[in-house]
Amino acid sequence: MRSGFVALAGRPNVGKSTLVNTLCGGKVAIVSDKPQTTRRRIFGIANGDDWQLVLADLPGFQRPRDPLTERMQRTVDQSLEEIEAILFVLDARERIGAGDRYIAQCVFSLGVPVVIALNKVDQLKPGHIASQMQTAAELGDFRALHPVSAKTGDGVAELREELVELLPEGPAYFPAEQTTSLSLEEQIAELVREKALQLTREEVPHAITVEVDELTEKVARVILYVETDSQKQILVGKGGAVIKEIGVRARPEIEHLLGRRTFLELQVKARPRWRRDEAMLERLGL
Ligand SMILES: Nc1nc2c(ncn2[C@@H]2O[C@H](COP(=O)(O)OP(=O)(O)OP(=O)(O)O)[C@@H](O)[C@H]2O)c(=O)[nH]1
Ligand SMILES: [Mg+2]
Repeated sequence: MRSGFVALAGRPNVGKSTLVNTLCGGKVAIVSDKPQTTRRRIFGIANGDDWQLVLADLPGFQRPRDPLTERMQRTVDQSLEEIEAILFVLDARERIGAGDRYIAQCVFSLGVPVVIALNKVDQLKPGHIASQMQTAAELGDFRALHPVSAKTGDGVAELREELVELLPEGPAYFPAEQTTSLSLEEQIAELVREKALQLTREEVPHAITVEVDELTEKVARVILYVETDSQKQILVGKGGAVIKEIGVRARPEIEHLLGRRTFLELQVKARPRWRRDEAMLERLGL
């Protein structure tokens, strides 16, 4: 049996979580078009007949601005220890630039193999992909470079094989039926947050955090926190339209996860400066 941990590194929004989901063949991490969607480490587990690949999905590298983003960057730094390899993800649609080179300096100095995934190559012209691959190749002494689309799945099977080959002999770290390290409550909170991110913009997505208050056989009671009353108004929407839509979108996925019908009760609360509240961040597992 081969097994081990591979951590994802890259700028925010390059598609790390989407790629973890595709590599695992199911939804492990939430995804959005807003940067800083992932706030903590989530293990996604991919299993084969004689291997187990544990992928550590992580926040994107960033310059900390407050205690929340400080904790996120600390999570990134700590998660790059005791792993078998790094999967360094780049966005083929963006210019590969200073942000990527900064991350490259860090990941290529860790002494473990670095595999580069040049993501989002769907709909790109072959010539453009080739020139991006050339730029990516200059970032450091990589083990392999794979152009992929996490969205369509193109190139992902080959990437998975490459990663599995880097794993040493070892035990299964998680039972075969488990695909994520998050508890049910945490998965529900993340699903609700994903829908809230879809329906908000500008500073609001960054001010949202979600907590499951109660989960019973019949009911999931979930609280969405924002920082100000005006953000609360936005998240509730006119006549409750926004929060209702969040529920409509989240409920089928939550019912699928739980395997039963569930009454989803959503409540929005303003919690000033929660991103700076260390006790709150601790409670949220951030
Ligand atoms: N076209 C295209 N879009 C993609 C692909 N992979 C991810 N995306 C989109 O890119 C955006 C960001 O995806 P995420 O997976 O949330 O990115 P991330 O790197 O985890 O972002 P953070 O958690 O914020 O650091 C989403 O809108 C995805 O749908 C891809 O292969 N092709
Ligand atoms: Mg993410």
